[in-house]
Amino acid sequence: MAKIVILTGAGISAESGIRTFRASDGLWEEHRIDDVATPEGFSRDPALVHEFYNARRAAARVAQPNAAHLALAELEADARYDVLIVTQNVDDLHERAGSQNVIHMHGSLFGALCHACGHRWPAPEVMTATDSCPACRRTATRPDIVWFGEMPYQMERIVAALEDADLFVSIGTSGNVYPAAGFVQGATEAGVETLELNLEPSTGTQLFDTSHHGPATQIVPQWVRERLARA
Ligand code: BV8
Repeated sequence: MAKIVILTGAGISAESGIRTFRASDGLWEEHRIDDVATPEGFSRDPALVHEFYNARRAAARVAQPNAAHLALAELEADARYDVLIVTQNVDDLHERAGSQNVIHMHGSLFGALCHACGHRWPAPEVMTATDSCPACRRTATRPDIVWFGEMPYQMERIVAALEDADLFVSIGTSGNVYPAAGFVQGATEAGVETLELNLEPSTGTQLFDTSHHGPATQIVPQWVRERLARA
């Protein structure tokens, strides 16, 4: 089986109507990272942060997986390929497209976390700063999201899979946020072939062996068809 590790970012969900971060109409145009995506911002104004993620949770609920998500699920289903998706996205469109092997390295909109006792449970539609933890009853609940300055999830498993892969593919990410932006270097140092599929050249585009540029719903199904057509 050919082992393929696929890193995805906001760009793969853009055509499903989920806003990216750095585009002209991106999330970071309206919100300061420090206010809504750091533990310090959360302790300063938890209601503002819950409002930010409640809105994104509602948007993700009504969004539908697109042809790029569906193509990756099709590739995973082919017995000749061992596919692992490592997503920076906090939406659930990969799973709703049928992908089984997905790591949310930056967490999920649909998880809640108690920062007092560490308990995790499915996030209610609307979270508030007065919600109490179903385990310890303390009002220390937060979205189960990895904020800036926090350690991404499952890094050991991700690095091991990267070093053991035959191919590393990066889809719909600008390559500005670490450690995800450093995966292409790690893969290259491990002798792994690297491919970028993105609307435009990313910050690290020169680090990839091959790059194809265009909308994910066009270039990802095309790439998967080519892979599946190989004998
Ligand atoms: C950490 C969850 C310690 C929240 C997110 C080294 C150097 C410099 C800085 C650092 C460094 N190491 C650490 C840092 C600090 C920081 C960082 O990287 N800062 C940056 C800003 C410089 N990193 C951290 O704090 C990380 N933690 O380092 O802990 C550590 C150290 C070592 C090893 C382990 C741990 C934690 C970072 C995680 C923060 N949380 N998300 C939320 O979602 O609200 S990051 C968030 O922003 C996303 O998850 C994603 O990771 C990032 C956004 O990037 P993209 O997804 O790429 O989106 P973007 O809008 O930028 O780009 C979209 C792309 O898609 C574009 O290229 C566009 O062309 C393309 N596109 C658009 N439409 C389409 C398309 N492509 C195809 N089709 C289309 N239709």
